[in-house]
This record gives sequence, structure tokens and C-alpha cells, in this order.
Amino acid sequence: MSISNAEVIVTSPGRNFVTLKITTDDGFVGWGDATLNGRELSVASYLGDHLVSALIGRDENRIEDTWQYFYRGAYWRRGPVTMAAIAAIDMALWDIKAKRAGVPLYQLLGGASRDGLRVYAHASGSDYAALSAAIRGYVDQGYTAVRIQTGVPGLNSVYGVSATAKPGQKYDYEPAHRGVDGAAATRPQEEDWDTHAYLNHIPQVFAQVREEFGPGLRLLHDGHHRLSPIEAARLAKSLEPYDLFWLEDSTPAEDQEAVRLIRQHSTTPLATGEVFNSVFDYQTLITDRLIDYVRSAVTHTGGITAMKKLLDFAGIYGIRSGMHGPTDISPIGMAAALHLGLAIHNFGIQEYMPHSDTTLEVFRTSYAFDRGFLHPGETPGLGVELDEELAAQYPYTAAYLPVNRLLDGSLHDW
Ligand code: CS2
Ligand code: MG
Repeated sequence: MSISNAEVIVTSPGRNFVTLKITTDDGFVGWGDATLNGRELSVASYLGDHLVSALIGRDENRIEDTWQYFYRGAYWRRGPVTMAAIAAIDMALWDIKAKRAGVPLYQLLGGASRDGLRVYAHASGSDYAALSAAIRGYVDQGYTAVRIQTGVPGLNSVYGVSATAKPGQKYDYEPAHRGVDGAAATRPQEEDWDTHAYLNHIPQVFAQVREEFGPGLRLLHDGHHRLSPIEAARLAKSLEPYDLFWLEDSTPAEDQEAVRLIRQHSTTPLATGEVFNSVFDYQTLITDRLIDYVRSAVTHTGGITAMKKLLDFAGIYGIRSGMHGPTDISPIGMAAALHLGLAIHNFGIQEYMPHSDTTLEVFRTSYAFDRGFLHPGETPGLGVELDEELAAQYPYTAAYLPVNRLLDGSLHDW
């Protein structure tokens, strides 16, 4: 049995996604997600122009060898574009292997370690009333964990805070922006930022949330890499009374040593890694026990093969998974996270930003949400099928994540 065809499909049902379709000579089809938000076409080209031709004729069963071939065999290793491309190949091959075996993928990864995956929702609001209504909407749907992002007095807009979300609606915000009236964007939008105002405001918001919603609800917060190490340490310390499940990405991601400083000052659990793409990005963080949760996405870290090894490595140090699950990972990448999360022992929590109805018409999924938990379903393989005809009706439309500037106009970190 060998790979007879491999094809890259770019579609934009509400937002852009890059998908790899691998077909075997006896008719099995595997799907892989290669979506890199705001840089989609780079991965489509890397796959389509450089990797796909080397896939044809390969033994589809040799997943580990194929992974090593594209990673170890390449002179230019790592980086988000390369690792998203390898991830898509890896996911598609696992999808085929499980379909051929007639089992949901998690069965090949060791079988279920739990009945379902606890997820956290995104709740945001430009002021406390809007935020509180958003949290209430999720609690009413059965969520047991909620990420809290809020507007900051004096700032026009804050990343991760919806200006339009309504309580109970399925999704909270879209990370990337298109241009006017949904046209292709020509450049990122600009948002403002003021660390002083943010640091003063956030602890007050968490105090209000705890008072209103009580001690049981798990609360998370994402700093989106905006703080210096000592500012992040102050935030982590000031949030201790509100018992966070985690504080995520409060310092720029490439500086692993910055996290040591936060750790020295606070017992607030820390999560990082959604922009990482290799186990080596975590080496110090894991071996020195500087974090509590690994945030990588299967889609951005070289696929199921690499992510399983990363999480097994983290597990040795008592560190758990908190895999990235925003709308800019396709339902295929999401399904990969669910199968892996169900199987591993050191699962922590799964981020869940439900996709739009338009996205879910194109990507037909078998995973299901039930009272705060997700399950990947029992369909053989990953359990997601792309409707190619429908996908073709949604052409790529450029969209970008915003950039942010301080109030004096200088550009600030992501
Ligand atoms: C966020 C994401 O989900 C998260 O934790 O940080 O919205 C992230 O900013 C986007 O996925 C970027 O593509
Ligand atoms: Mg994040």
C-alpha cells in the first residue's frame, strides 16, 4: 500500500484553512491540518511546491520514518511553516492508519484514559457587565472552565475581547481580521496597549468574577506575550487570591528564562507554548519545571507523532497538556488534539473555541460537546471529512492578526 496522491486545499469558510489530502493506491483518504493563521499560503506552498512530490509512492504505514524524513532529513529544520507542513502529513497518515484498522485514532494511541476531555471556553467583554453575561452563558451550557479576557479602561480595543459577542453565542471572537466588508486584508489592524492600566485593572476583574461565580469555576487568563518578566511576576502574584487554573503567555515566547522570574515570585500555575513548534522550545521550561501546562497545537508542532513525544516528555516532570484550540486550527487539527488528549495520561484541559456553522458545513466532524466535556467520537480515523465541493466555494481571503502599539505610538510585543 502506498501514497498515490497528495493535494493541498486552501478554503475560507468564514476564515482561512489549509488542508492536506493524502490518498492511497487502494482508495483510503487521510486529512491533515496545516493552517498557520495569517501565513496560510506559505505553508500551502511549502507543502505543495516542496513536499508533496516526495510523498507519492511512499509506504503510507511508515509514519515515524516519514516524519524523520521530512524533519531530520531536511537541512532547514523547525519553524512554524515547516512544522505545520510536517504536521499535516503526519495527521493524514494517522488518519489513514486508523481508518484502515477501522478504529477511532485514540485506540491506536493507547486507548481512552478518560471518558471525555474537560474544555475551557472563551468569555470576554469590553466591560464587567458584558463579561459577566458571557461567563453566565457558558456556565449555563455546562462549561466548568472559562478563560476571562476583558476590556481595559482607556484602551479602545484589547486583543481577545469581543466587541460583538452575545451571551450564549457559540463563538466569542475571531483572532484574524479581513478588510472592509469581508474583503481581503492588505495589512494588519492596529490596536492600542497600556501595561500600567492593564496591570491595575485585571486583578479587580478577577475579584468580581470570583465573588459573582464562586470558588468552583476554573478561571484562566491569557497575557498574549505583552509583559516584561517582572510585570508578569507581579500579575501572577496579584492573581493568587483568585485561584487561577492558569496564567498563559504573559511574556514574549522566545525567552524561556523570563518564565523563571515569574516562577520565583508566584504559585499561579503557568501555561505557554502556542507559538512554539518544537520540543526544543520547551527544553528549559520542562526540565527546570518552570511551567505547568504545554500549550502547543498538534497542527503547529509537527503533528501527532511529535506532540505525543513532547507530552510524554512533559509528563515525566509532572507537566500536563493544555493544547491550543482556537478557531484558526481547523476541525481536523482539533480532532487530532482530542484523540491525543483522550489517550495520554497527563491530559490537563483542552481549549475549545467552537467553529462557525459555515466552517462546520465544510468540515464535517464527529466530535461532540456535552456539559463541559468534548469527546472525539467513534468514527474510524480522526473523524473529520472535508466536503471538497463546498470548500471550493470559499476562496482564500487574506486576513491578519492585529499588531499593537503603546499609547506613545511605539510598536509592542505579541
Ligand atoms: C489565543 C489565540 O487561544 C489563545 O490562547 O492566544 O486566540 C491566538 O491568539 C490565535 O490562535 C492566534 O492565531
Ligand atoms: Mg493564547
